[in-house]
Amino acid sequence: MQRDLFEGTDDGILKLKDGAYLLKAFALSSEQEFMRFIHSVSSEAPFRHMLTPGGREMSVAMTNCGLAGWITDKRGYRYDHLDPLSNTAWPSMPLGFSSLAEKAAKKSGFSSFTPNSCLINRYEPGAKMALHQDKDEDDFSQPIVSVSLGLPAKFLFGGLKRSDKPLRTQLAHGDVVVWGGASRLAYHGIDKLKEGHHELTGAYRYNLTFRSAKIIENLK
Ligand code: MD6
Ligand code: FE
Repeated sequence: MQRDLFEGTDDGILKLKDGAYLLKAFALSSEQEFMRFIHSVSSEAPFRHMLTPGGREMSVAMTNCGLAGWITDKRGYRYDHLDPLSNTAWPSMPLGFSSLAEKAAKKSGFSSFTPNSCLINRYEPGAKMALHQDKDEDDFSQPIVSVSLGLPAKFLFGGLKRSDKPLRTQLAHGDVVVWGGASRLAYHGIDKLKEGHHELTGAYRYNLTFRSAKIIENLK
């Protein structure tokens, strides 16, 4: 069941494309909790620049929390319930955050979102994310909920083919993007981050993506 929304509705939801919604400032009132949480996760599972399967270091630094964490190295892209740096479980996901993600999903018409994984991205000026699809999850009927904090970034949101011309929109501190349905496998990326200073995050942009990774049956 998905809501039919018009671009620019005044309840703070903007429809980007079918299945993809931008909830302006939806996470703003939880900014302090998010920052405390990012610092506590990264003190256990530090931000690191992972290697792509092709052997290139990503410009975005990453860590995870929840039952499963998204990782990449020369063996490929995948989810794992262990942090390869420590060989221990990822820090757990606080209930408050999964419930914020569930509320954002519900507001966008996805009523049964149950995230068990959260990838945390840290961008410094110059870092970018090339166009990609999020397709390492098992269940594409579940959306992804993405929370942006700190410096603003230009979000590229394309179609189901890499060559589809992307729509460009700014993601600001506190903005939440929910996407699923017809857009679940859309190509997307982040333009090179511009220099700046944010009172809460300093010289960084953070992005948290809540996912349902369903790796429970793969536990070693
Ligand atoms: C970012 N976001 O905003 C990168 N993926 O830094 C993503 O790659 C992303 O925002 C899937 C769904 C929402 C997203
Ligand atoms: Fe993505």
